[in-house]
Amino acid sequence: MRVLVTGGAGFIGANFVLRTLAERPDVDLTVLDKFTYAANASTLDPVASDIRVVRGDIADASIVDPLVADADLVVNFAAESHNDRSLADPSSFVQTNLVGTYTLLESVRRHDVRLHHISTDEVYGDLDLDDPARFTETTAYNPSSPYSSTKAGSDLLVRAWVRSFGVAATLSNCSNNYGPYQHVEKLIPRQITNVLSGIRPKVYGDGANVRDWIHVHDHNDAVWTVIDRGQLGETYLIGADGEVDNLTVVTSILELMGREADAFDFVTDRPGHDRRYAIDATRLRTELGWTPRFTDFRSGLADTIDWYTAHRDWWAPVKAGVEAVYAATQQTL
Ligand code: NAD
Ligand code: TDX
Repeated sequence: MRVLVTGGAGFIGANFVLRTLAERPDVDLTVLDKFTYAANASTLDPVASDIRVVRGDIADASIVDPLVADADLVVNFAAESHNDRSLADPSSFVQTNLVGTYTLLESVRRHDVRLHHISTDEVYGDLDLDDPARFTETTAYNPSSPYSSTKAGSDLLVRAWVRSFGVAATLSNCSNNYGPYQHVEKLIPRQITNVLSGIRPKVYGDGANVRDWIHVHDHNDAVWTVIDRGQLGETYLIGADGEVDNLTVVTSILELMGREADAFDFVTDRPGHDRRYAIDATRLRTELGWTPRFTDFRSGLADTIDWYTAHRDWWAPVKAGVEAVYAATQQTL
């Protein structure tokens, strides 16, 4: 099977590439990535001779079209992915998440190639902390940020291309991922690398916000499950019952790294900050038989701490720049 992986040099896409190479020798992989600030070329270096890597934009039809024509399947991980950046400058989010997805859709339509579109639970907006509800495939879209609204728009484009043009596509919406190779701008790697750099972790607002954490390997196993067994035209939610509030995440990191649990700062809250996400993955579990394997969050966190401790070369070159951007916009409370 020839698979085109867009965004394959980013966090989840690169993990997808590495695991697929290890577990599916029948798959021939091409990565299309723009290599934005979010990509790290060194992640794919060890497998450079096993895959084809193309540097290019998913919104550029002249690059996308021949690659799609050559593929049996496109898995679209490419996106601008960080909420804080989308608040500072939404333009690249509109361009990549909307125009880029549109460009891919027109190409898979032209060449009759299967697409799997990767999306997020943030398209559903947020839940109150005490709400017993969780998101399901029928929850109404209600995104809050420029990031999540452009992801919601990209999902709606995929659904419309399925219905209007018969494009062979599936969608998955996953909760917050963690694990190796995640950019240090995101909560968990930011705080681990803060501690490793002698900087106090930073918690937005009151820290009571809840995210539904899933290990990136479980996400990617679920993506393959949907590709293998999902029904065309359908959406599957991916989550592993991992709700944890941000204060618990940060204090756990501090404890696991041998620091005092209160050695962090509260900083200015994110504007429009979603309170809680929670996924009900019953459909994926019952219809497609998927089960997550990395469900002990504290031990997954300990492994992730070990990974960032052992891979300082991977993240150190960008750490100071990320912290400088945050320092310009966030005050300690
Ligand atoms: P990331 O920011 O780490 O990686 C994104 C990759 O896409 C980068 O390699 C970047 O260079 C590439 N890219 C950006 N714009 C591009 C363009 N125009 N053309 C080609 N490549 C481009 O993101 P991630 O965390 O790996 O997320 C991957 C996907 O999963 C995204 O669609 C995101 O919305 C979705 N998702 C992420 C999470 C999460 O917790 N990180 C959860 C659910 C869904
Ligand atoms: O320094 C921080 N301190 C803090 O308290 C950072 C970077 C974040 N936070 C909070 C904000 C969120 O409540 O932690 C939570 C997680 O923040 P992010 O890592 O920025 O993730 P989030 O905004 O939840 O979005 C992530 O999950 C869904 C990904 O970035 C998205 O791409 C994905 O769709």
